[in-house]
This record gives sequence, structure tokens and C-alpha cells, in this order.
Amino acid sequence: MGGTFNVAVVGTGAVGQTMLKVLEERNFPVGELKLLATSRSAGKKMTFKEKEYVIEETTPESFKGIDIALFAGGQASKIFGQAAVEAGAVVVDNSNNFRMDPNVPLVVPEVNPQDVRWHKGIIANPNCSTIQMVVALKPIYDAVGIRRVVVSTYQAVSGAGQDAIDELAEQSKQVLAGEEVKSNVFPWQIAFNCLPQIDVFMDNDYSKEEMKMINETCKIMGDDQIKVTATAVRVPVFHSHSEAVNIETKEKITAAEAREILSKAPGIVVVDDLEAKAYPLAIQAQGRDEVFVGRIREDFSINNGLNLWVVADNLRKGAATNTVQIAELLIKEGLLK
Ligand code: 3JN
Repeated sequence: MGGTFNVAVVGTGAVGQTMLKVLEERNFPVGELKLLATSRSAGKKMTFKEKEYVIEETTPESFKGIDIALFAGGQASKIFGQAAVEAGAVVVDNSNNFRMDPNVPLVVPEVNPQDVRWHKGIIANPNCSTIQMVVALKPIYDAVGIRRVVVSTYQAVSGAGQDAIDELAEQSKQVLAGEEVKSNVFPWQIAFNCLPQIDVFMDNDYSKEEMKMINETCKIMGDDQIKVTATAVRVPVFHSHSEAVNIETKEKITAAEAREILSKAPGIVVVDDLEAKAYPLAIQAQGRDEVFVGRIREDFSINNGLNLWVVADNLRKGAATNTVQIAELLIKEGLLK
């Protein structure tokens, strides 16, 4: 026991800030801490455990002496990830840059913890919408197998960063004041609206967010036979993504059996009491690290069908918490330093 690890957090936006909060809350054994970002944020200060840290501009030399580098997202890992690995750090990366690289494990600790063992320097953190879905799918998969998943998402604006949070707040005021609504972050007004576009569109007419969910789910579950289709929608919610998940299982499972299995699964809280009008809510998941599952019911339009409503805080379990859990797993497995 004992021992600390020198940590670099790369990126100081919504995800980077949440990472610091989660490292502090979970009492991660941080030795030295470096906060790295682009020149735009360099010089600003952030607090960790009541101590102020000055954000430094990331360079290839930034990673000397660092044991673990947590990349919050964006392009930074593409530019500096390899330099961090060469400097001896293990990289846990929140971006899309390495997720589908066959040499990079894509890990959700409740689902495929064993995959951290074959890392070659970089471990990828999945997309937020994928993470919460696979946490809910895994216990069902282990019990009865999964043939097909049809998911529709209701994604909070915080997934698009602090500017998006500000835009929803501003637009809400503009609409209620009868003023002209201005959109900068989103292609259309998000206040009092739903946008069936997250990220760019691909050649197959799916959005990139939808394709991330489809491809990442098979990789994490270690089964490329699972058929997945997705519709990703941005909704005017500040925090927490919600998902309507329809599953076709290989063998029959009743709603009661699914409820029992899910309520015993790691990282899941079942909230499913119709009489009490109890089901997972975005505003209740905010600030929490668990994945909330409810509205568990059979899909009686097919033989082996199940419907779930799955909610989690996208900045926490969808990003920062999952990253810190991977770091904790590396320590537990003796894979750091
Ligand atoms: O919009 C959301 O709710 C999720 C956004 C994810 C995201 C945003 C910008 C870049 C990602 C991601 O994690 O997939 C990336 C990225 O590809 O790194």
C-alpha cells in the first residue's frame, strides 16, 4: 500500500475540471500534479485540494516524471499522446482519437476491466453515451446474450462543453424575453428544441456520435456480432444523458429477472417503481457516478425483447469518473510505474 503517482491532466475545460473534482473526491493518490492545456488557458489558475496550480502550455517535454496522463479530450492526445508514452507515462485518453485502434484497449471498468492488461501505453475512454449504455447492457448480455440493440439518446448540452452550457442558458433567457435567439455552438436553437444531430454527419447518413456508439459497443463487449443502431439527439438539458434502449436478447428474460440482475450489477442503481412515479431522471443523476436504470419492461412486439431507460451524468461516469476508475484499476493491477 501507499505510494503516490505523478499525474498530468491535459485539458482544463468541462471534462478536465470534472477530472480534478473526481480525483479529489476519490482521494486518488496524487503525488505531483500538472495541469496542461493550450496556450489559450496557460497562466490561468485552478485549485486541487485547496492548493492553487498554474495551468501550463502542453509541450512534448511536459510529461517528464509523469506516471499517468489523463487527457480530457480534443486533439491534444493526437499531438502529445505518443510523447507522453515515450516519457514513461500511461495515457488514459477521453477523445475519439484512439478508441478504435486495435492496439488500444477501450475500457469501462464494470464491463471489460481485463482489457487494461494488454495496454501498450494508451488506454481509451469511450464516448459518454456508449459508457452508460454498456454498463446497463453487460449484466443482460452475461445472463441471456444480446442479438440487437436499438438506442435513442437524449443528450445534455454539457457534452458539447462549457460554451454549450452557456448557450442553453442564454437562449432560454432570450426566448422567454421574446428576444432574437443567437446560436453559436449548435447549428440551430437548442433552447425549447431537440436537435437530431450530434457531431458531424458521415457518408452513411449517421452522425459521428451515432457511429461511435455502434462501433465502441462491440469493441467494449468483445462481440462484433451484436447489431446496434442509434439515433443521437441533443435536448435542452444541462447535465446527464438519458437513453431509451431496446434490446433483443438471445434467450428470453422477464422484466422481473432483468430488474433483479441489474440491481445486483456493479455501478448500477435501479430506479423503477411505477406506483411511486420513480424512474431515472437527468436532474437526479447529475453529480452522481452510477448509471441509473428504470422503466424496465418487456418489448412484447418481438419474442425476446426488453426496454430500458438509462441515465448517467455524462461529465462524470461518461467521462471523468470512468477515466479515474481506469487509473485506479491500473494501480490495482500493478500496471503503473
Ligand atoms: O456531445 C456529446 O454529448 C458527447 C461529445 C463527445 C465528444 C465531443 C467532442 C469531441 C467527443 C467524444 O468523446 O467522442 C469528442 C472526441 O471525439 O474526442
